[in-house]
Amino acid sequence: MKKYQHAIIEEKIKKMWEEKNPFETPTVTKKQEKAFVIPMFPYPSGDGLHTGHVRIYTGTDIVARYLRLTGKKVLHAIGWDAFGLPAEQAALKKKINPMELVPKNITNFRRQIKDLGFSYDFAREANTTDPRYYGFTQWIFLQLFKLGLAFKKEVPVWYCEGLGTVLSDEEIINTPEGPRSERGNFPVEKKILNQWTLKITKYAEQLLEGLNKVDWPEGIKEMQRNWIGKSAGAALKFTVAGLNEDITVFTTRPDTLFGVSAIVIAPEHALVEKIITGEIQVEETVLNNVKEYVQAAKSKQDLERTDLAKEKTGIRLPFVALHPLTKTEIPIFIGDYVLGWYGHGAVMVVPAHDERDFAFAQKFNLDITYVIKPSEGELKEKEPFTDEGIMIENYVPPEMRAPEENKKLTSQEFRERIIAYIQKKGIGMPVTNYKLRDWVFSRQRYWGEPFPLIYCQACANKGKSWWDTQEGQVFVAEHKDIVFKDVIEANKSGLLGWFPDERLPVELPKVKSYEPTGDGTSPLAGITNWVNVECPHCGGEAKRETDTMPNWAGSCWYFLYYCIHPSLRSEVSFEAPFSSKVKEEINSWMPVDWYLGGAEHAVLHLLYARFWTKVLHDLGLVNTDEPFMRLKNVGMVLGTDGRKMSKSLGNIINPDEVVKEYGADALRLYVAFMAPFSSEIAWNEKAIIGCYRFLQRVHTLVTNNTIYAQSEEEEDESVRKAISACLIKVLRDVEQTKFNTCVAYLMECLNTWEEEVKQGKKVTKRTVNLYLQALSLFAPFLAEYLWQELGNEGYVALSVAPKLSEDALVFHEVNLPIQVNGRLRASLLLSVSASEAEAVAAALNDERVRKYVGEAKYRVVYKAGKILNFIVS
Ligand code: ANZ
Ligand code: ZN
Repeated sequence: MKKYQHAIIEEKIKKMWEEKNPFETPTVTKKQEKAFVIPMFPYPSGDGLHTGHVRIYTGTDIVARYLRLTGKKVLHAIGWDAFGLPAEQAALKKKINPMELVPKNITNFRRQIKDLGFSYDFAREANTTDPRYYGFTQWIFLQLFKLGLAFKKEVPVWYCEGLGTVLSDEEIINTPEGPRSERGNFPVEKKILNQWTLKITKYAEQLLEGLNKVDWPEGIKEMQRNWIGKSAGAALKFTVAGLNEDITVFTTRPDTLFGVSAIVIAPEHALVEKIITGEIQVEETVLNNVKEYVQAAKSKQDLERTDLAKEKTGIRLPFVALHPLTKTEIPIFIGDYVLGWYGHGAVMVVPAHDERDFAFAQKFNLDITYVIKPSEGELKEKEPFTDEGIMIENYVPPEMRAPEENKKLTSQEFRERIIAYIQKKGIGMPVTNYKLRDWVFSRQRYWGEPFPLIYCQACANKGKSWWDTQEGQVFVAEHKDIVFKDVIEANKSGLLGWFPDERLPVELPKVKSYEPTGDGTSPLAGITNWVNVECPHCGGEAKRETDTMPNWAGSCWYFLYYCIHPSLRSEVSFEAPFSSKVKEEINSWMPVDWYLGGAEHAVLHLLYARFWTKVLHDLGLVNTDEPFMRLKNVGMVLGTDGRKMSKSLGNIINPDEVVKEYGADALRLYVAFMAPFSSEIAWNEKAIIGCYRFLQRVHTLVTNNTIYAQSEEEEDESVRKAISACLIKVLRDVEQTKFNTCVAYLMECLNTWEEEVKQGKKVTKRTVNLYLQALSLFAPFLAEYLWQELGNEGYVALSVAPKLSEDALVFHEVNLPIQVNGRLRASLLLSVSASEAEAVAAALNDERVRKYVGEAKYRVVYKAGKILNFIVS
């Protein structure tokens, strides 16, 4: 019997895997044979892997190994999401160029990942900062540009002085000190800047529909649905008395039209702009109030503005609107709870039926007119009734109801009728709105993918855009069904003079200073020999775009890169990188079957990647329009104190140290065992020791030569059944990501097996192999080592589990606990159908029980298959 020396075993097996490369991706011929399993790839920070990574990668590796065990051909790869602000911030802090820092970090990550024994095909790594990789990213961006899905536009954006860049809404957090950057916690403010924007809103409906075909946690789907925020309603026109102006509002409740008591327009509304510029004249004091109010609204975040709990603010304007049907005069306000970008940037205020309107009406003393009542019970005064209900008679014009409907016309029915009615009258129409906004895609930073775009002022002056060129016309003709001509038209001015640079990759130049310039331009703007180029169209002097892409770009398609065979990658021509060979490989693996990662990516990354995949699908480059078929979220790993691990709390666990002390197997087993995959866990050193001891016991047992049967006949049936059942249950539960119960089965099975060995029962090596197969998902080093010790050929990691008869799950024998006066004294393997007499006889045959029962009188409590208790008086 040898001692369990985890360090020696793991080193040996790691070397062997390294040399023999068993995890090289096999070729697939039939779709049903393949399984594509990946974790969300990491940003390779200087701190190395954290325990959260370990948990996700352990989960993905368990699944990948499980799928191999069931005979699937598996693509399991890893990569580095290495562009973006975090890397640049770290580089700035350390005063090392990110081009040098990032490869160092990657080397460290790779080393740690190898130490942990994750079964990746390392030849398929994707590094978003490698020009051979981002050449693709740029090429895909160019397709978006050519389709009309990317354009430069003046947009109000969050600008962060501290980071020297624009940030997207999603990168901003609300703090008591006002809006701040999520990264670095710097103050941010709204600025109007010229930015590349991706028209993700054109895919809103498809992004919504696609959610129905994927197997994702319901909560994540719901978050995406809310983010996309589809709502059906109507646009209604109110005229402003005395001015030649209309205000159109978007409402989901046109059935409340007769309860309107004001109009509120957003600070960003065109009418407000006209007041500020003097086109619409108002008194000096009003003008000043308006200016001040608009200025204050700018620094607020949408969430804060629309917060139900916040006191409503607003400014009354010196004109009135006319109700489109009753022609009554209605006051008009500017109010920041109305958002400029949503719907038409204006609302009709119905205090009786809307919470925010109610609060607004109270503040400004507006009429509250109930037009709907509950279908059961009474209206409650002093609160809005926001549900559907029954129309109150007076507010249904006679021509819109049948006489017998007087008392029961529902708000839903009335809504349909009034929409038809106002449409006929030409004062409104049904519309569907989405909350989803276009994706601001420019960053004024160094460390990102350069845009492969060139701007020529001369061409712009002549009114030329790329679509006027011959290539542009050919492209549009070839893609006529999917080119967004309307978007190109609407953004024409922002697209004039811009031409694709097809000489990909457009490499990020090396620079001395990569610090933000602070003047709103990227550090690339200072590198004149990079910036100044020839216009691809007229040959005149032109300039490159100097903004870079946001860090979300590279993660939008990396799973496709994994599919491309490494030998093919170096041959790719960036004129048409999706060659038929590349497409074939991508389509043999896509979609991703299992995608594991943190729930913090519920919206952004997952939405953006879905968007790009849909565009590539429409271009005929990828066969699937949903990238990730099954998504599983990992729970957080907390410190031993139950708090989030963080440097400032000093409760960070370094995986390297745990591996050194207990081995990768013990660490992996622990993270799998501690809790269901998606629940939080607090770190617990004792539990790792428990896992370590378990591995020790496995090692001791399996390397004990005396436990083996020389033939099938000599094998004990109950041991064989226990082990078979263990493997069956492990395979069954892994499929449900119930990794913790799997480990429990392995432990239970070991207990039983050890008991039986004590009784001299033997087992064949063939049966022990089944146990090693189950173990290999969780403790792959030890399992691989023992597999070889037992003289098996090949790798346990590439072995296929035999089809086992489910009979093994029906236990004929159990370990029956034997108690004496309620204290456990022994456990004996007995048939579940043993009679009381048989059980008592067997128990008294055992020295450990006899000792306590002695010659005294006793009675027994016996539950077959469960317990035998001697009560000795
Ligand atoms: C009148 C009304 C009466 C409304 C009522 C609701 C209840 P969702 O479902 O989120 O689309 N709204 C419209 N445009 C807005 C904007 N730019 N900023 C803030 N609020 C806006 O919400 C649609 C409802 O939100 C609209 O329906 C409108 O208020 C408001 F009993 O119109 B409603
Ligand atoms: Zn030109």
